[in-house]
Amino acid sequence: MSKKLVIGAAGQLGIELVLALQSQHGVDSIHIADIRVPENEQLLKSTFLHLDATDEGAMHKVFEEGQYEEVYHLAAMLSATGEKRPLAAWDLNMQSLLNVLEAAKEGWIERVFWPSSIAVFGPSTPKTNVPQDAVLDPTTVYGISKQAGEYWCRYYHEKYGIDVRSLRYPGLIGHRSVPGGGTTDYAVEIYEYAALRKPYTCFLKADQALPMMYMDDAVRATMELMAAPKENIRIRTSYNLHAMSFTPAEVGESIRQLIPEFDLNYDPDHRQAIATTWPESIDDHAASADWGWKPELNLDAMTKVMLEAYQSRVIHIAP
Ligand code: AKB
Repeated sequence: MSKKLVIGAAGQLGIELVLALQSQHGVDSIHIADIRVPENEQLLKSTFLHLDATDEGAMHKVFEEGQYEEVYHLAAMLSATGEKRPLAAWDLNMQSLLNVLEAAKEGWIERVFWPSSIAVFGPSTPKTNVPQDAVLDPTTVYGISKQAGEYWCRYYHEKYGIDVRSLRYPGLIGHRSVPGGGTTDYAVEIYEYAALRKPYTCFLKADQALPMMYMDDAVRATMELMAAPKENIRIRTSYNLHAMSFTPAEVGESIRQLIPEFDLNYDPDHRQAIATTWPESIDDHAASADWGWKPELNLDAMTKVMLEAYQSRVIHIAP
């Protein structure tokens, strides 16, 4: 059992995680699965499995044949899209997780990674430095599915000894892949527009602070969590994870240090109502204490990396 499978490999985090796993373990040790064929040619150097994560039979066939050491199950419908298709979001986010946990129970998977999110928090959660054991009070279907998923993970660990590990990701920002359907997506788009010297209209209000993280930190956190000794993993729901907290206005200022003429406007839409319920910052001491988590990039360092990356290539931006 030395193979690793990434489900949802064509998504924002999936692409980045597969690239990192390929470079650490080699393309032959990694299998990738998605309902869409990834466009990234490097990804396709690993075996690609065309897979609908809600199809229990197809999923179990893949796991039984693959006998995976690790499965990273990333397929999900995010917060904003989930509000447009609540039942489809619930079905995808829950059924697919249960398919993976059942396969682990059968003994076909040694270790599972499943992402949770700051979307598990809500209006009754403290706004700043949210403790690990804070009240979970999600208002979106995505958040409800992540909350339920966290408890399913702990249930399978406690009842069946499944080694399932999870992180509550903040908004993730990277330049090798684009996000799809989240409330924090503006923080990627803004850099694309700035690099093209185009004005950007943000769909959140200027002073909406949210927890965010540069993608390389998120990928490193995932790999460090999965590499940690089993006995160090005290939390089997999902670990709080933090790197930085900023508002759209603060990203604008950070960009203007490098592109003084950057033009940033605001036109909050339905995603603002979701963002309002989420906290601004997270206390991640448990992750530091249990498996040594430490973020590396702050806002200005990330701005420099993001702008350099986008400016060095031709970018396609949807109208
Ligand atoms: C979203 O905005 O839905 C995601 C998340 C914070 O989980 N990026």
